[in-house]
Amino acid sequence: MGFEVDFGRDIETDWYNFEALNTPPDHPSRDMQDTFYVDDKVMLRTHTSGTQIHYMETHKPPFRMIAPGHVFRVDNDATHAPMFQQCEGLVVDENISFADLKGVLQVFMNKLFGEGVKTRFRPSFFPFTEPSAEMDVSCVFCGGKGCRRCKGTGWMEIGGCGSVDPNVFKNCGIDSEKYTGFAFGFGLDRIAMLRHAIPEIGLLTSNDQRFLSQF
Ligand code: 2U9
Repeated sequence: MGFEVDFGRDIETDWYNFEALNTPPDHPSRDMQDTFYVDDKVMLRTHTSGTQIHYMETHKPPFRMIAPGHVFRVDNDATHAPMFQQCEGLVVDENISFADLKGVLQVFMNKLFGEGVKTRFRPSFFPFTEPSAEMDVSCVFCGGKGCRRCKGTGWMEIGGCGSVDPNVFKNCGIDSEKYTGFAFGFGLDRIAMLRHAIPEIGLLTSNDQRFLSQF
């Protein structure tokens, strides 16, 4: 589909991880409890989104890019690890609409989970997209009938997305009157856990041969 891959960097400054992404200094996601800080202005990235800011500084639209990589958050339980992996995407061109976003993600989910999979979008909020949505796929175990894995709903939450907030374009020197775009993000560990029914995220990095030899 014409996406270029950019891995970015694991260590970011306040500008690339938060400020340029329309996340002001008093936003809750900046809390010391969520972010591993190196010093006041330098941190381990909490999402791969800073990669897209660097990319827009060095590339002119139109473009399509994805940003996979490790991210870091102060969090540790059965479904959250202090290091996990995301894959985010960004498409910028003239006349890009929410319909383009839905079409691209539907094709993506068909490749990942099979031709029969359905998608649905629920209103949500992210500082860097407006409007924003969470995307569900029809349960990959029961096909949408409702089972234990989807808690009877027939749907599984798989990622977030939205139209790029004009403030983010302004921060990167892109003309928000001329260009529009969409962005999306997925947790890769979460997708692996869904696909392979892995009960604990820690198993993915445990180096246990009994686990690893199954793949
Ligand atoms: C720019 C503009 C917009 C990236 C996006 C999400 C929605 C999202 C989560 C999914 C699961 C992270 O791993 S997770 O917890 N991500 O919901 N990410 S829109 O939007 C961007 C990024 C960069 C410049």
